[in-house]
Amino acid sequence: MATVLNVDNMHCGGCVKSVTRAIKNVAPAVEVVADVARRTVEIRGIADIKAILHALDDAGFPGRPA
Ligand SMILES: [Cu+2]
Repeated sequence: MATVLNVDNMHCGGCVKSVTRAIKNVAPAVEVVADVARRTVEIRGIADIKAILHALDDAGFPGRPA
């Protein structure tokens, strides 16, 4: 199962680290594949997407389902 999110203000490797950390905090088991050029984050695995979106908001990287 995979979910793709748009994270519009993810601009560099530092952002990717922050985004990945925020997601892993609430969903440790998922695989996170970020694409800075497309500003997308693919979440592979079973996850509570609402919790992930909330965590991203808190981290300053609001996301929305692609
Ligand atoms: Cu950045």
